[in-house]
Amino acid sequence: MASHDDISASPTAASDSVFAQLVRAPEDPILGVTVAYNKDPSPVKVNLGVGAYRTEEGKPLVLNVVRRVEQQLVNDVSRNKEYIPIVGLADFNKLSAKLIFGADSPAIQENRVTTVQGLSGTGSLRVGGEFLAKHYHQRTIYLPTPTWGNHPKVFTLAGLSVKTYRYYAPATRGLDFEGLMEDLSSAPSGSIVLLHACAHNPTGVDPTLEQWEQIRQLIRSKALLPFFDSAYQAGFASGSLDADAQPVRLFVADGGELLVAQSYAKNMGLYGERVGALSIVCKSADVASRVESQLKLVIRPMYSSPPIHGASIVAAILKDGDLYNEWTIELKAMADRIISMRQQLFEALLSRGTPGDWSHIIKQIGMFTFTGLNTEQVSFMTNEYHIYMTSDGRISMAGLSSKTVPHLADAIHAAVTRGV
Ligand code: PLA
Repeated sequence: MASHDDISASPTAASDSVFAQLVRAPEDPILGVTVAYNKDPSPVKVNLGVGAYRTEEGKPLVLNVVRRVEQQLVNDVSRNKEYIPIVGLADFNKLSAKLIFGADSPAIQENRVTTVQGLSGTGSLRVGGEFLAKHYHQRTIYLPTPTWGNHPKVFTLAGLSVKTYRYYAPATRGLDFEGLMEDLSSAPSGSIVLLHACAHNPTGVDPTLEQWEQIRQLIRSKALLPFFDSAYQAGFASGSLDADAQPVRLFVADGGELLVAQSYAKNMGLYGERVGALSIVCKSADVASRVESQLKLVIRPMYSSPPIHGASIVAAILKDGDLYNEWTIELKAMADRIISMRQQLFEALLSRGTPGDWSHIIKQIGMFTFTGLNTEQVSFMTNEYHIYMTSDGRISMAGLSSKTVPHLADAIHAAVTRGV
C-alpha cells in the first residue's frame, strides 16, 4: 500500500511536470522592450519601444473627449452589460466603415461593405486572416520587408502561408518602389497582399499617391487581393484623417474587393480597450451579407463576441459632430507634438555634429523613426544610456519629450562615434 508520503512527494518535483520539456520562450521583440524597461531602476531610463503616445511629462494620455464620453456612459443607467452581437455594435461598425471609406463611399451606399468589430488591430487582422484561410482560393499573403513583427505570426497562425515583397531601401532610407513592383508582379495571381494603409511600421516610409495609383493598377491587373492594415489612421503626417485614408479609398473607388483592419489604439488612445474593426468590401450586397455570415462562424468559437465598452466610446465620438471635432483637435495636438519631437531630435544631432545624414528623422512619418542604428548600437544605447527601443533601430517618437531628446541625442552620438 502506498504511504501518504509517496503520493505527495512526487507532484512537487519539477521534472515530473507534464510541461517539464517546455523551453522558455523569448520575450516579444516589441512588448518585451517594455518588460526590460520596467525592470531597470535607472532614473534616466526612456522607453521608446512600443508605439504608445506619451505627454511632454512622459505620461500616458487619455484624451479629454474619451474621459467625457466615458463619464456619460457610466452615468447612463439605461445601459446594461448584456452580450453584444457576434459582429459587435452596429453603430460602431457603420461609423468605422465611414471613417475609413468616407461618408460618401459608394461601396457603403450600395451595402457592399461588411464590417465586424474586432479586438483592436491585431484581432481584426487575425479574423480576416482566418476567414481568408478558410474561404479564399489563394492562401499566400505577401508582407512588406520589413513589417510589424507580429504580422508573420498572426497570418501564419491564421492558416496562411507568408511570403514577402521588397519595400524599404536601407541605402536611401526610402521606398524601394521598383523592388516592390517587381515582387508584386511576380506574385501568383490571386495572392493576398498586406499593405500598411499609412505611416508604415517600422519604417515611417509611405508610397506617394502617384505610386499608390501604380500599385493599385498592378494589384488589380494581377487580380491580387489587397488587405490593408490601418493601425495609424490619425493624420499624424498630414493632419487629416481623410488624407490618411486616401490609399484605401483609391482601391475602393475602382469597385474591386479588399479587406481593411482598423485600430483605435493609437488614434483614440484606446490601447488597452482593444477596439478595432475588420471591413470587407465586396462586389455586391448579396456577397457581403454571405461574407458576414461566415465571419460570425470565425468569431464565435474564437471569443464569442467582442467587448462593449471601448466600442461604445468610439461610436459616441464618431456619431456626434461636436465630439468628433473635439477628437480631431486632440488628435492634431498629438500629431503636432510628434512632429516637433522629430524636429528637436534632428536639430540635437546636428548641433552635436553626429556623423551621418539624419534628415530621415524629419522626412519619415507616423509614430516611428527607423533610425538606421544597428543591433549592436541599440544594445550599447540600452546598456549605457538606459534607452529602450526595438533591436531593429526603431524608436517611438511618441514616447519622446523635450526633456528626453538631449539624452537620446547623446546616446545616438556616442553609439555612432564609438570606436571611430
Ligand atoms: N498593425 C500594425 C502595423 C501595428 O504597428 C500595430 C501595433 C498593430 C497592427 C496592432 O495594434 P493593436 O492590436 O493594439 O490595435 N504596433 C505597436 C504595438 C504600436 C504592438 O507591437 O503591439 C508597436 O509598437 O509596433
